[in-house]
Amino acid sequence: MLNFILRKRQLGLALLVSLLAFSGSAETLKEVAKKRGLTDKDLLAAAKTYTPSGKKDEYLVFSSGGQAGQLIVYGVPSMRLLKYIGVFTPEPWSGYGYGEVEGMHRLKEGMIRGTKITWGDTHHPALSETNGDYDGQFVFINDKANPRVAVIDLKTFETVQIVVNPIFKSEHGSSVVTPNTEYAMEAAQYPAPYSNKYVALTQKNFNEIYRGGITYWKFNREKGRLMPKQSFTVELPPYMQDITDAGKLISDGWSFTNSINTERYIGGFGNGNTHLKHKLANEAGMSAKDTDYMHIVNWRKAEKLFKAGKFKKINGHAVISMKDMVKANALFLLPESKSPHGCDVSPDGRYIIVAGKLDTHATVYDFKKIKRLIDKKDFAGKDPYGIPILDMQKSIHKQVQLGLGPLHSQFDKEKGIVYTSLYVDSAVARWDYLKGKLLEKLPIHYNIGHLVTAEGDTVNPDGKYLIALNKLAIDRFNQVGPLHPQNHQLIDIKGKKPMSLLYDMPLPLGEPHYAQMIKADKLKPVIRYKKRSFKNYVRPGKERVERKGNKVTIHSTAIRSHYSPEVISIKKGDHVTWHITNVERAQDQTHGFTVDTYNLHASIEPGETVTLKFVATKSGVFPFYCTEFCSALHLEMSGYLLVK
Ligand code: RUQ
Ligand code: CUA
Repeated sequence: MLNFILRKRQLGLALLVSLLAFSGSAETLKEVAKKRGLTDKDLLAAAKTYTPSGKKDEYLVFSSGGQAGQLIVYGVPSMRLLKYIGVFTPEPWSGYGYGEVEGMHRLKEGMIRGTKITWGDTHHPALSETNGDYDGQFVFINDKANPRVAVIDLKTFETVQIVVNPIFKSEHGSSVVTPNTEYAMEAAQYPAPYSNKYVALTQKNFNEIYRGGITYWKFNREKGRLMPKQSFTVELPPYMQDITDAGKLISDGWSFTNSINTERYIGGFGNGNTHLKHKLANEAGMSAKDTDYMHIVNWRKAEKLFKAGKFKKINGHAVISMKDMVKANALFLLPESKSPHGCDVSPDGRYIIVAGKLDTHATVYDFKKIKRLIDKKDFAGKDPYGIPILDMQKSIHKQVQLGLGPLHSQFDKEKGIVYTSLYVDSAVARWDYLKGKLLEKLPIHYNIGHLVTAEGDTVNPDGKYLIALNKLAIDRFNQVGPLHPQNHQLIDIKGKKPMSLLYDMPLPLGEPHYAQMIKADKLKPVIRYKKRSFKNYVRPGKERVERKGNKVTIHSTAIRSHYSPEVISIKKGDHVTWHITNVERAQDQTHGFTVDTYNLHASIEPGETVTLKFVATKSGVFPFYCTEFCSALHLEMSGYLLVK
């Protein structure tokens, strides 16, 4: 093994030899490996992932934070965690969600019908794209539980917007962007009435009033915001829409969305049924048929209908009816094997790979064949809502037996090569979707859900690395009670050699579903804020406290190692607005801020102005201080808020 490293690094040899010569007591690689029980394979994996101090990663992963409602950023191949970005959940370190922080506090925007929601079930991050390639500008992420989509600006790695879906009651196939980020897509999951009214759960109501759908959120790149008024929803039957992908290149302008429960099975919990009397549970009733449907939407045509005013407003939001979509030749169904899950469009946009959770096959659909059927109006039938159904056999390129529980697919640099997660098998399958041939399977630990390859969703995947996002960790880490960390397993997929497992990374923050991996050099984050971009920027020397009736506005600055002003006297009941500008220029010179016992916290990065608002409900003496260890005199960076 020593040989391997030396062969690889001629320079290393000289260094190692001199090290050994000069320190008789230094351990050798061989000794360490022996002591720790490491094999040659382990050492090779270590050499492929170990990232020496000061060296940076080639890729960054944006991972969903699962139920933590955050976004997790880490590097590849080191698997070093870099950041948790607060999205749907308060994030205390960055001050996200505490007080009202200028340009940052988004949780209020994400309120639904008066409820402030402080968590989210994040599933699928989607990096913004230009011509089908990640451009490193924005990332979107969805909340399945409380149907919402958030925008994170990658200049600052901060959440800049949360939009609430006005008509869905849950969602799942989201966020997915179209190749030039024209739209961020959000597909519903559990059908429900679009209105917020009570509608009894009967089969008739379910069929006629409960609905699915896909919302196309218009994105304005200059503003860096989704534009609710320019966004619309395509009405869909009460099938449970699921994973969605956008067409690209030859399929650009189209989107593909799986569904489950096209049986429209509503379970036995309504109308006097009890679970005891009830024989057929949801899981059986929802997978009674042999096939479900892929929804094929021509979103460019939907956009035309929207612009032509062909929509109904529901809860103030534009909804294009199925009828109008069918009339415009813009909506189709395509049978898929039972309970399909992943739905992934190939880099050239021609093939759509669908894996059926309850089937051992993955199905490769050919968009050219689909398009021909659509153009010739060669339909196999209609569903109860009048949507044309395409013939499955006539649309298929190949069906390949991969193993048990195939879910999601990600693409390789090499043409035709794809990786599919096998949930039940606990394995990754490498296969050729053009030739329809299984090439190799690698066991993982355990029960893989999504997987991600480097730039694996783009028109131009890099391959190289694959991460298995596993659902169970079981025995992989030290035991920490019955709730285990998640396990992200890094796999080397470079070249034509067998796949090899490199690293296990525990993630102790919610269950990530999907992640995307982008070349690190595409990201161009700012180092400091432009002070003047904040309207409440406080100029040094202009610090002051202003009072109008019971409204007190404090204009403060922060610099190593003091706040100005340092002593502030107000009265109980005052409404306080506190602007603080960090006037530092130096990289990473962040100051924190809290007023003790008022549940306030801010992180003020160089150049930033934050605004905290609160009512002084308690009288007394309240120290405030900087919560970041910013200098040797950090403890002295403090003051008093005196409330009379
Ligand atoms: S899907 S359960 Cu991404 Cu496999 Cu949400
Ligand atoms: Cu500023 Cu500590």
